[in-house]
Amino acid sequence: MAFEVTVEHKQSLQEDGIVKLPGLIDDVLLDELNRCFGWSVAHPGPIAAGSPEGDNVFFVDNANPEARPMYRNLVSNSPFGRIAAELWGSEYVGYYAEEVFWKTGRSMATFWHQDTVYSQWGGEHWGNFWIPLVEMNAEYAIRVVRGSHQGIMYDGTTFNPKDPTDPLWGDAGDFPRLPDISADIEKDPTSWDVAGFDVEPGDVVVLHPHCLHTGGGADENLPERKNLVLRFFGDKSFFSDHLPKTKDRGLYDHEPIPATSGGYLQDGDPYRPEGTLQANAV
Ligand SMILES: O=C(O)CCC(=O)C(=O)O
Repeated sequence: MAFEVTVEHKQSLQEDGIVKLPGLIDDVLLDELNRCFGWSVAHPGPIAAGSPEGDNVFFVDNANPEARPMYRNLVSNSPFGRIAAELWGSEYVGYYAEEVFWKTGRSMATFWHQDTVYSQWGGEHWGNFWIPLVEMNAEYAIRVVRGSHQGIMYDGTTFNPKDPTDPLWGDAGDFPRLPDISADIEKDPTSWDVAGFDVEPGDVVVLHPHCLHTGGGADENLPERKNLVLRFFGDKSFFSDHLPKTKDRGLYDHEPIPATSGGYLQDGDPYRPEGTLQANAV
C-alpha cells in the first residue's frame, strides 16, 4: 500500500522543521539505497571529506557529479518526489543531489550547523530526505533545534574538530557566530529545544536544511553509522544570493548556476537549474 502523508506529518514539518516517515522505504528500494551507498564510498567525489579507510572512519561525500545519473535513476524509481509534493502541497519537485555519511569505530559527530549558509537556497520548499541504513536511536540520528528553520542564519562551521563553531565565513560575512549547542546542552539539557527520533532502515526523516541540525558519531554503542541524504526543492524555493563574495568560497565552489530559462540564476529567481530532474513526475 502506498505511504500516506497525514495532516500531522505536514504540520510537524511546517512547525518543527522535521518529520519522521516510518516505513516509507520498501525492501527493494532499501537494497538499491545500500548499493548506491556502497558505490559512493568506493568512488569519492571532488569534495569528499575524510577517508573511507581504517578503523575509525569519518567519511562524507557530497554531490558527486559521477554519481548523479545513479541517484537520479534511484529518485525517479522512488516515492520521494510524490512525498515531497504532498508534504509541501507543491506541484513541482526538483531533485538536487546526494550526501553520504559513513562513520565507524570511534568517530566524531557532525557538528551543529545549517546547510543554507553553505548554499544559495532560499524559501520554504527545501527538504533533506535523511535516510538511515542502520538502526540507531535519536542520540545518534539526525536532530534539529525545533523551529529553527524559521530563525536566524548563523555563520557555518569549518568542522574543525578543535572548535565546533570555528566560523566558515568570519569577517567576509555578516552572520552571527554559531552558538556551541552541544556544550550548552551538556551543561543544561533543556537549554535548546531539540527534536529527533529513533530510526531503523525503511524510515525517512525529512528536515528543512535551514534547521540547526547535528548527526551523531560512532562509538562502542553504534560501531557503524551509515546514512544517506537526498535533497529536494519545490514551488516555494528560490535562488538566494546571500553568500559572501570572497575568493575563499568556504567549503564549496559556488559557480553561477545556469537556469532552465537561459542565463544564470539571479537573487530571488525560482530555483530551476538547467538539467534538474523533476522528481514528482509519475
Ligand atoms: O547525518 C549526519 O551526520 C548529518 C546530516 C546532515 O548534516 C544533513 O542532513 O545535512
